[in-house]
Amino acid sequence: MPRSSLLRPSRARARVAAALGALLLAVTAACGPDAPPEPAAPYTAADGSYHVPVLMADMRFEPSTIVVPEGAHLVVELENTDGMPHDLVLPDGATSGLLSRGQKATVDVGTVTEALEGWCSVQGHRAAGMVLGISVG
Ligand SMILES: [Cu+2]
Repeated sequence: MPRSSLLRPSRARARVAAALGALLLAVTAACGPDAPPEPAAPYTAADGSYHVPVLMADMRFEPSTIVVPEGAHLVVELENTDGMPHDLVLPDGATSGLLSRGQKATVDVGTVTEALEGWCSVQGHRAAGMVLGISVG
């Protein structure tokens, strides 16, 4: 048997493996746990407060920056979609409390008149970049 025909089956197997690998990557990208989170759009509630849905995912807030209309009363609606607990703490001490995966909480930030920054108080998370910038625009 010529050497080339001995090599063919393994080449075919390699091609199938590569195709399966590409398919698996595509499926993982489409609906796996690494799919980018999509927070809902901000909205103005009946009482005039400005609500901004924010997801906790992959050790970050999404979106990581909120731009609030000047003088707006901001309410952050948090949902933790990450595999580990997170919270949101503001400079004035307001906090969501620790949220596990799937848990939600709202944090009433109050009237925003100047830029501020919230963060996750779990050890190391703030340093790792888990901060929420809030600015007036
Ligand atoms: Cu955290």
